[in-house]
Amino acid sequence: MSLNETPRGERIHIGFFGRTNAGKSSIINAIANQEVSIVSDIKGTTTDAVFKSMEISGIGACVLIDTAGFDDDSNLSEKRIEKTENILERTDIGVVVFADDDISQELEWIEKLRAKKTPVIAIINKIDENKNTKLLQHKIEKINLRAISVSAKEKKNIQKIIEELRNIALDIKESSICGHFVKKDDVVLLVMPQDIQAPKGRLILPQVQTIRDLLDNKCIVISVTADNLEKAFKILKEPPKLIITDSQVFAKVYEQKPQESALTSFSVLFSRHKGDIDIFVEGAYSISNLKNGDKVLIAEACSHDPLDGDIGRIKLPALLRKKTRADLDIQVVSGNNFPIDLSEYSLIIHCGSCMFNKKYVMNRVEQARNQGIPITNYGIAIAYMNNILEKIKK
Ligand SMILES: Nc1nc2c(ncn2[C@@H]2O[C@H](COP(=O)(O)OP(=O)(O)OP(=O)(O)O)[C@@H](O)[C@H]2O)c(=O)[nH]1
Ligand SMILES: [Mg+2]
Repeated sequence: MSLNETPRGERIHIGFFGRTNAGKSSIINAIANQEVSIVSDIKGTTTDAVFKSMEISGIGACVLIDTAGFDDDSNLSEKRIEKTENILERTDIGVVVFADDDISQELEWIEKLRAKKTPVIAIINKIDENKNTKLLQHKIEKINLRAISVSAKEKKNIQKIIEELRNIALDIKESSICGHFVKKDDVVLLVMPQDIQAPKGRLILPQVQTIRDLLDNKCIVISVTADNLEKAFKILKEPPKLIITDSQVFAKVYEQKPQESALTSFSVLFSRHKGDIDIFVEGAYSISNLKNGDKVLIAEACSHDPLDGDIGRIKLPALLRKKTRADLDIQVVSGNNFPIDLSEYSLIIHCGSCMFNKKYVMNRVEQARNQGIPITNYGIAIAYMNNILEKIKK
């Protein structure tokens, strides 16, 4: 990711679904006005999902996701369809491309999107050669969708797709990370961990995003490492309105902070921004029910982030075992490897998900809730185990 780009986790994810050869890649190329995906008349040209980050006027920062056709019948079809299913989990707006009279599979996928409350746009492609557009349109109307008829080849009506995406994007509310806690001119103190673990010259993404959000909210932002906390309080004329700390030094900051200053953590802010904080708090309380032999699933968004890896694989398990005094069976998964069946687990602890979009996290939360499994996240679980969950501004 370039430093000038909006992180992918903050972009609207637009997933394109349809049969092989429907013209998904051609439509994406027409929208992006460049060759994002390879187009060919061989069915199954797109194998792995292709992510194209771009800015569309009126939509803002988004990611167009090209997927493998859902009727892929190659040897690898199962794996590919699984991947397409995974894209469905992350999709904020689903675009379903129709190009065949038999629309049974398309309807199935629309159902899947609707079950996740994902808005759907129907597109009939290849109107330059398809004689049955009217009939197709009629069939699609029956499921309360109005199809946009286009020709990716002749670049006809592509603008209509963009307009429709824009209309829907307006309804997907952009949430501020700190907006509900702060107002203009508030002094906000950020406490970074003493041993800044990010690569040299960098800060980690949640910290960068929080600073940007506070500046957007016209706050006065001061950053310190935990060892300079006392000094910062001394030089400030008034106690800061809000202190946002790294969870790992939460207890220390709580002890030292002026009473008037509200205290929260980066991970608590992101629990709200990227998930459902009430569910996560409820999930954290279930830590007290864990007993010998219980299975706990720790899920990380990044597959090879040494920072989260350290928390997820070492610190969190140690803290859990210490707190519960139970012999727990703790398993760690990363990236897209989130099990479908969660029934064997007594608790799921998810990372802060700065690399995932909210929709993806919420689909996992929903999945856990549907199976009756408590779910929480790193920040909230750590706060609970350090006995500070009650003291945090949520
Ligand atoms: N006539 C016509 N042909 C089109 C149109 N859009 C795409 N095609 C052709 O249809 C074929 C398949 O297009 P792709 O964009 O590769 O289709 P896809 O849905 O991405 O296919 P897979 O990657 O195999 O799933 C190519 O030969 C395209 O040139 C269109 O609007 N009209
Ligand atoms: Mg393709």
